[in-house]
Amino acid sequence: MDRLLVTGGAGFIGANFVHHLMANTDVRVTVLDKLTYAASREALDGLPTDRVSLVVGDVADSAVVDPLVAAHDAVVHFAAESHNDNSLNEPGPFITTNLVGTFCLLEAARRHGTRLHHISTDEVYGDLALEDSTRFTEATPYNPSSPYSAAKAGSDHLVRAWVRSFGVQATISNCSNNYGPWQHVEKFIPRQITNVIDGGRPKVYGAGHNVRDWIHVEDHSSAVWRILTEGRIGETYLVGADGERDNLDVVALILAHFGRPADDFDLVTDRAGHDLRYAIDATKLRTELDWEPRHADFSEGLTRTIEWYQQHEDWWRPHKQRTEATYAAQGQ
Ligand code: NAD
Ligand code: TDX
Repeated sequence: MDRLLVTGGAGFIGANFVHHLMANTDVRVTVLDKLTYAASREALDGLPTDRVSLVVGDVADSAVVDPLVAAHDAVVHFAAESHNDNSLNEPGPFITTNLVGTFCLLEAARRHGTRLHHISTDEVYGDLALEDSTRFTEATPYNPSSPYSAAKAGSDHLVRAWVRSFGVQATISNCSNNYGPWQHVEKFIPRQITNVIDGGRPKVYGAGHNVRDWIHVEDHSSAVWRILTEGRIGETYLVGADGERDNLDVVALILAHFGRPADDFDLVTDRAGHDLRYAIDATKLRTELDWEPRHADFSEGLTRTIEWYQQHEDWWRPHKQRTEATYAAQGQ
């Protein structure tokens, strides 16, 4: 595998994946990205120009997608509308990008026989009870709650159908909540870090008891590379690092880092349909492909992430005001 097409490679996880490839492999990468509000060209600055190039375009445009897929050995498909709150306000782009975009890539992969790895989320399985030890596995039935997770679930089903009906050489991974550098300030952890840097208070939805299973984005990248190179075609692998925390715990860690009182946050209007708990059982990935996360200590990873946001204010500052204005209009 020499030439990789990475869709959504200017977004949070895609850009971290491209950095991972530059540091750990010899592959050359073409990023296909529409450069939406969520993208940052800067995240690709400084990477070797003889190994990374950017094509600005839409994954839902087959005239763009087809020749690119034909010219590469494999595709890793990150591009998506990714934020649940946005999907509640304006679902349309989630249907176009997440469903039609995946369809265009699958059709191109079918025409050209190109290997494809589809990036998905644990949210396709719906949510788990809070007082429960059950975790998602590859056998958990799909039960998505939001327009975002429903569109991602649909995209997974398209991939499975194109594997079974047309023999497309594809794999799928469903990962838990990522954190780390280059995540947009609309998302929970960067929003609270930057609120506190600005002297404001974290904003916690509902009562704050919802649980997310956090994984460092670098561990997601290593898992994706392992599945792309060693995974069995047609298979789904769940990716997680045993990082369950409720939202109040995460906010407490952020406040403690800045020496602020533990109760220095606001409880705000809950998200409609807010999933209670996500938890991943990654046994298949760990045993079959011998994968292990490297960032096992969440508090340590969070501290490094807080430091990164302190050092990269120039990057997030231009997005902060508009993001907070949108939340304020919703009582959040
Ligand atoms: P992100 O919103 O930070 O980045 C998405 C990228 O896709 C952006 O660069 C954007 O410009 C690009 N994009 C959007 N629409 C496009 C289009 N039509 N054509 C081309 N490019 C387009 O998202 P992220 O958090 O990096 O998520 C990446 C992928 O990982 C998504 O598929 C998401 O569902 C999945 N995922 C995310 C998480 C998480 O915690 N963030 C967890 C599991 C899975
Ligand atoms: O200000 C906030 N306050 C708050 O309490 C925000 C933005 C979020 N939350 C809560 C909602 C969730 O319980 O924090 C938790 C995490 O929220 P998000 O960062 O919006 O993530 P989530 O909805 O869990 O989805 C994320 O993980 C799965 C990604 O955005 C998805 O792309 C991925 O599929």
